[in-house]
Order: sequence, then C-alpha cells, then structure tokens
Amino acid sequence: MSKRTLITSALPYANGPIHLGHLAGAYLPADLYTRYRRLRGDDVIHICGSDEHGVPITITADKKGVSPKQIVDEYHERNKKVFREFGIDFDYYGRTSSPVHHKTSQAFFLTLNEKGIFRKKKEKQLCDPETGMFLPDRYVKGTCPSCGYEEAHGDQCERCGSSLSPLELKEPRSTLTGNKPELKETEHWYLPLGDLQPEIEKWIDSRKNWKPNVLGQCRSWLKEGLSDRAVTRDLSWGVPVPLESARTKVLYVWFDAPIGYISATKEWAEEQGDPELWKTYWQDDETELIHFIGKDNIVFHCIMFPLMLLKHGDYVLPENVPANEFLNLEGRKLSTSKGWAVWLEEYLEHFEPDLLRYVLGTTLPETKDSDFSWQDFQTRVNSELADILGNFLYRTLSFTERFFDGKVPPLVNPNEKDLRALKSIKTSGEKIGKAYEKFRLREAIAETMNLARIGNKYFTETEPWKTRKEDPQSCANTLHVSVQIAAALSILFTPVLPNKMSTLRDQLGISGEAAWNDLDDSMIEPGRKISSGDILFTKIEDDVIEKELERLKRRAAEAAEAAGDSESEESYTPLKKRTDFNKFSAIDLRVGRITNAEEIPKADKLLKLTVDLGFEIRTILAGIRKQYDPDEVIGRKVCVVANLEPKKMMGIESNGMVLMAEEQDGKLQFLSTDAEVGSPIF
Ligand code: B3M
Ligand code: ZN
Repeated sequence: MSKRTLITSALPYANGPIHLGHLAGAYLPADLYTRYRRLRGDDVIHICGSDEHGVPITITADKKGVSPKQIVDEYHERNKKVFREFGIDFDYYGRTSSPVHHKTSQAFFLTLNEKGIFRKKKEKQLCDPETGMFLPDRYVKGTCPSCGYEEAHGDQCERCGSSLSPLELKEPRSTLTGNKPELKETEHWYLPLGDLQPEIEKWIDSRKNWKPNVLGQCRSWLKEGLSDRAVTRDLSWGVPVPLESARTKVLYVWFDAPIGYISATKEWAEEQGDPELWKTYWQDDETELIHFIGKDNIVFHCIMFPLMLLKHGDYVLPENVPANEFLNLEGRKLSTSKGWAVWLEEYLEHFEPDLLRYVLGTTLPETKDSDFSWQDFQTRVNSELADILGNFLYRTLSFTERFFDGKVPPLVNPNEKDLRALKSIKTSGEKIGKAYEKFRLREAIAETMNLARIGNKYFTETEPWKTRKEDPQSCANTLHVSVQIAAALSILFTPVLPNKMSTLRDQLGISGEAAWNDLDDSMIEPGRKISSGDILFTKIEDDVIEKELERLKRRAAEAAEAAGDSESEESYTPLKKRTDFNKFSAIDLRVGRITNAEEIPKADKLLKLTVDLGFEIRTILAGIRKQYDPDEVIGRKVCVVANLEPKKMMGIESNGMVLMAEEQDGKLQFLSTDAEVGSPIF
C-alpha cells in the first residue's frame, strides 16, 4: 500500500449550479471513498475546485449578457457552499482563475515547450463569417464523425464520448449565429497525441484494477488512433499563453483545468502553513493519485493529462480513474437546459443531506447508466433508512433506556444467536472494507445496510419484549449485542451518513471521531449510559414526493416553452452507436408463437415461456412478469432472437430472447407479426 493518497474530483465548470448528475458522477463517490480512507486512518487529501475557463463559461456569460468573471464569481461561491452543506469533505476547493493556477499552468506549458514536446502548426480554423471570431470547441456544433450524433460539440461528442476538433464535425454551424463557418488561417501549439500514442498505450496496458468501462473506452479510442490536439486557443478568456509570439492566445481549458488539481494542492499546502507540502503529494512516487470523474471526462484524465504529466516528468501519474457512467432522472437523460434536473441547492431546502447521500450512493452509475426517481428516493428512505436502520437503532436505544435505566447490560452466557449476531460485525466490516477498496461503493453501502438488517432481524427474533419478564438475562444479552451492532454501524455508516452517525455516536456516548480500528464486538462496555434521543429517520409522505415530481415537470414544461418546442426530443432514448450490416445480419431473428407461459417461484420479474419456432420448441425466460399475466401472452406471435447463447437464470436455461418495445413510461409491448411461425426476420 502506498504512503499517501491524493484524491481529486473533476473541477465543475463555474457556470451553473450543481445537480444530482454531478454528484453521482464524481463528487459523492469521491467523498465516500475519501471518508472511508480517513476512517482507516490513511494519509489522504481530497482536492477539487471551480473550472473557470473555457467556452462553457463564455457562452453562459454571453447568454446572460454579463462578463465571464461575474459568472464564475457567482457560481464558485455557490458551488463551494452547497458542496460543504451536502458534506462533500474537500480539503481544498480552489479555482482556476487564481494567480497560483495561472502561474502553475503557464510554467507547465513552458516546460513542455522547452522540451520540444509541442508541434506548432499553421492551420485553417473555423471562423464565424459574421462576427469574424474564431470558433473553437463549443462555439461549433455539428454531426459527430464517429456516431452520427447531430448535436456534437466542437470539442467532444456527448453521445459517444469521442474527443473531437471542430474541423472533424460534419455539417458544422456556428453556435453564435447559426452560420456555416468559414476557414481562416491561425497558428496553434499542438500536443502530438498521434506520435505519443505508443507511450500512452504502454502506460494504459500497465494499469491494474481499472474499471472495465474505463479501460474499454480508452482502448476503443486508441484503436481508432489518436489525433493531435491543440492546447492553445484564439480567445480572450483563459490563462494567457506565456509566449511573446502568442500574445492574443490563451491555453485550451482542458490543458489548464487538470493542472488545477496541482495548483489547488499548492494553495492547500500554503494554507497548512507548509508551502512545500504539495510536492510530497505530486512528486513522490509513494503517492497514489486517484481521479474521480464522470465518463465524459475519461479521455482527458486517462489519455491527455497523463501524457502531459509523463512528458513533463516531475509528477506522479494517476493510479486509478474510477469513472462513473451517467445518472438519468425519472427515466430520462438529465438536461439542465431542458429543466430536467434536481439541483442540490433546491434539494437541501426540503431534505437532509444524508438521505440523498444514501439513496444516490445505492444507485451510483458505477458500471452502467442508472436512474434516480423520487419514488425510489421515498421507498429507500422509508423502507431502508427508516424501517431497517432507524427502527433497529431506535428499538435498541429506547428499550435500553426504558428497561435498563439507560445502562448497557453485560453479556452473560450468550447463546448461538447472540454470538452469531456479534460475529457479523467482523464479517460485515471485512466485506465493506473490501468493496470500498475496489471502488464498489454501491456494494459497500448495501453491505452496511445489511448489518443493520441483521441487527433488526436479531432483535425481532430474540423478542426482548417477551424475554424481559420470562428470561431477563436473555433480554439483557439481546440489548448488549444490539448496542454493539449499533456502535459498529456508527463507524461503518460514517462515510455515507456522516451527520446521522455523529448523532448516533452522541446517543451511544462515544466520544471522538469514528475510526475503523475501533471496530469490534465490544465497543461499548457494560454499564455505559446511553440515551435514545430523537428518532434518526422519519418517513417521507406521498404528497411530499408528489410535490417534487410536479416541480420537476413544471420546470421541464417551462423550459420547453421557452425553447419553443412542445416535445423535447431528448425524452427519447438516445440512439446507439452505428453498427455495420454484417454485425446486424449475424443475429438470427424468427417469428415464433408462445404456446405456454408460467410463473417461476421467487422470480418476480420473469415468465417462463414455451415458444414454437416451427422447426423446434424453445424455453425462453422473459422479464415481463410485472406487466403481463401468463394467460395474456399464450397464443401470441412474437419476434425471437433465435441464435443467442443459452443463459441460465433461476436454474432454468433460457434459449433465446423475445423482442419487446419499451414505451416512454416503461410499458413493454410485444412486436407482433402476421408472418408464419418460423419465418426469418431481416
Ligand atoms: N470542467 C468538465 C466537467 O465539468 C470539466 C472538468 C474539468 S476536470 C479537470 O464535466
Ligand atoms: Zn459521437
């Protein structure tokens, strides 16, 4: 294990408020992980800050008719504040407009320049014919050359994640005027990614324990071949290029922003009264650098920034980049311009931070896109936080208070059940720790809740309300064991529910910060006075959730009206990446008829279908039970994927797949046909 860990979270653009998508992508996972490592007593710092440069900022400023500085000043403060209120525990929250950052990124550029890394190229660039302005990055939109998405930005396609340059876009248009851009000559400094590809490829191949979604993305870009990237821009907002010959140019925002991690660490060290301290985090090989980001930032953190660091030579490279996929909201892609988002400031007006930390933590888009819904929020708060964790803690504490004078009873002659419950503290702790280490945060949280579930079940099964009279020692043992589990939870849940666990620790009379090393099955000595205090989690009523849904829908409708469209096109599932005809025709689709359908015990989503394909009879499992009764589907003609590898589910081998169409509201419809059973579909 390395000596120290430097954790960074993507620097959010200071051009708008923080919403749930930001939190799920980078900040909450980074915070959970950091808090876990702190619990373990590791030397770890968590660095973040505002990204205050680049076209996203100037476009917002243009739209609002104010200066870029006014925009970043406002959102830097707001975002810093809301992160703090939500409990995102940064050691330092910097900003890229700071003098330290300007100096640091300019020095970085000069080092690479002096080492001869850049290639200077005179090239024709897109320019708006009406305003005469060059159109870098998001000043142009057009069709993505990789996936065909028509709304791709000049620097990146948000659908397939490809990093682009404006000249690569098909059918480009200026976002300033909508005009077709013209070409005008200008000179820029390029990072020659094409030539450097073998170096980065070698480095990526040497990475261990990276998430498959991250490695997969990197490998697919490398396979396509990297193209050179300009690191300078013809703009007036940004870090000035520190060269006489480039007086009117600034650094590309994706060149300076990641260096912001270094600048912010310098400022943090300054604040610690030890200005050189940043060097141990950035220049000592025993530092482990971990970048938490959303998937749209992978190319910059896994290819471009590591290459910059490598070529500079003075810095450590990232150990891991556990990027997350995207969070959808109520089944739709999140979109701030379409009003389809939940902003953190707004959330905090109505609910406590810990509730969202838990619910979002259990639905993080770790391996694939995931969905946040208010209904799910309510269900998880009510049936997990309140009914399991809250109920267990409240029963334990109030029972001890009422019947044992608030004093934790001793454990005498424990039985099998008592010992098993006590043992689960250690086994849970191990599982939870392992999951955190592997960045499997959802699993870590689920395992933590599982310990509360074990405690709650133990309490119910040992029936202390009965044994209180019949067998007082057994009742005392139940309370002793339950209190120990509660104490363990006060440590294990700290990363997720820092505020609630601090209250719980007060109730249990535990002083000092939670520490993993204290985790034990006898943390609370017999005789210790505890107090039940307030109920930690209360249930959320239906009307509260309805209000949130209404607010969301109202805002989306307002945004649609303002934009002049009655139906937002992004309410449809975005199109997948293009595929070639050969891949498509490798799939054998056939017409089939469902001849029998039955439910499968314990599988509440599946129906077991018998499907006649004409030439053979198949058993196929379909995830439609929630919407269809067996009787409704028998006799239907359906489209079947007939050459899929068989797959075993619930002990039954499923041999094919029945195609379904999913409507906007999640309703599944069969694809029906009049064709004869057995007919191929193409
Ligand atoms: N500001 C993009 C984003 O907010 C960018 C991240 C910079 S990290 C160095 O998604
Ligand atoms: Zn694309």
